Amino acid sequence: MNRVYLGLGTNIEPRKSHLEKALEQLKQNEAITIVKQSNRYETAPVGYTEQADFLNMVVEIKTTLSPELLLDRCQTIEKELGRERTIRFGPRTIDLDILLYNEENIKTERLTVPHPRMHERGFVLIPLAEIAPHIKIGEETIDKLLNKLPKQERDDVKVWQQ
Ligand code: PH2
Ligand code: MG
Ligand code: MG
Repeated sequence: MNRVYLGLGTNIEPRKSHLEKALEQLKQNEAITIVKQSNRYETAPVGYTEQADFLNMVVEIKTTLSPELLLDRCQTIEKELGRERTIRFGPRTIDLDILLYNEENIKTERLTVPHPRMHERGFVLIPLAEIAPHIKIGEETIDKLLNKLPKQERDDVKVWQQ
């Protein structure tokens, strides 16, 4: 059984419903069990900033799927929820990213794990630290990575309760 952390993000309304539908679809797959899920966080957009705020969360799953098959599954869910790929880093109904897959380092044409930008993203590190505070990403503990994050970026990530 493989332990995987997935990052979810959406900034097109209805955001809450997009998260719920994505979780529902993950649960419906018999090869996937959701073990833990973080709070939802409202987060300022990173990268391409001329877009609406996101809801982000992280879930821990157990799965028998290989990384490639899990990626296929995630991309199918993105498609079913109406994701259109236009602007890189731009608005999306749902984004499902494989953050960590066991402790494996994976680099194929389609997939890089650990997710290459997770180390510097408050919208990933903060929800991940909530459900997996003792985890290491490569050599670094998540606490250390969080401490390196500029205060502004930590302040841009707030628990969302609605
Ligand atoms: N995803 C991106 C680019 N920027 N910003 C926030 N706040 N949340 C995201 O999920 C996000 C982003 C590309 O995947
Ligand atoms: Mg992403
Ligand atoms: Mg993605």
